[in-house]
Amino acid sequence: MSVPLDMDPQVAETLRQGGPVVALESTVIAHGLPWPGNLETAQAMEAQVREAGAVPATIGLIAGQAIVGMSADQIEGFAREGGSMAKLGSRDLGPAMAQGLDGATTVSATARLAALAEIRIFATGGIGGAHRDCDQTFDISADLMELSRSPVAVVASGAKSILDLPRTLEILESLSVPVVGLGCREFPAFYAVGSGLPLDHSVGSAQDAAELLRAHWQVSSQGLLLAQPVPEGAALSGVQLDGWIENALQDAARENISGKAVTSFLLSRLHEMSAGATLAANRALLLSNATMAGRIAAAWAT
Ligand code: PSU
Ligand code: MN
Repeated sequence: MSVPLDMDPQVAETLRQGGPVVALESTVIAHGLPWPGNLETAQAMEAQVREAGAVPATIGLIAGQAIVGMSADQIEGFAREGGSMAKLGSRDLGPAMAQGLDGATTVSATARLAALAEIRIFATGGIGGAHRDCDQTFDISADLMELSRSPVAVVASGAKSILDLPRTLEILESLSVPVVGLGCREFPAFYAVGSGLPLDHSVGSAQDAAELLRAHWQVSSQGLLLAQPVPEGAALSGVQLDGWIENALQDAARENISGKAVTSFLLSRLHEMSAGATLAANRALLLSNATMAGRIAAAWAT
């Protein structure tokens, strides 16, 4: 079975030569960040990947085609359309392709398409995980299950602070997905540097991360989470965040927000309540994760 991927020529040629490519998701552009900063951040992430010596491949679905390496115009289209775009998890790919739809790909869908394209390194902000009320709602992101299936290393600042981080780590353990600190020994908490939750494994450099990936894929065909904290200068304090998150969760409950809409609702409430502080932290961690993924991809390719 051949997979119908619409691959950018530079991405295809780099992959053919065994060169470094970094996958980037499109849901963070359409749903995670507001216009026009979302466009600027998407462009800056691609620039960071290039500066680190790798080729960026932003992934999304256009007219039912899985695009691996979206053009500048395509990225701008997703950024402008924003929250009105479909948000596609990996289970949505087949149905959306069959119906010729457009859609922004989440971590789960992006990891699946990256794996099909044989891209091994993927950068984003924070993966989805177990929501704080998941014992009631069963709302656990498909990102976690997909990492247990697709052999892709996701460089992220842990899982988003709005989630239940201890439960998220427990589920990743059950799914046999390694969580490796990049220059840290605690699970990062997205906008905040640390969560107090210890990690079993940590590496100090992109080179060491690439060697760890090589060893992992000798014994496993699953994905990994490579967790890098938000840069110190842009980090927020956990105490300050807790109050905002509590308020945002109450707003979501009052407005009966559920399912796919929860994550982007909470992120945008936090951006409002913090007067842009969470947005600045989000941008900073996205860029530093793009840089680190570019370095790891470069080390992996050589
Ligand atoms: N990282 C960010 N902002 C985001 C996301 C990740 O910094 O908006 C997106 C990713 O696409 C992730 C999704 O897969 O949020 C998780 O959504 P859910 O909780 O509905 O599975
Ligand atoms: Mn969900």
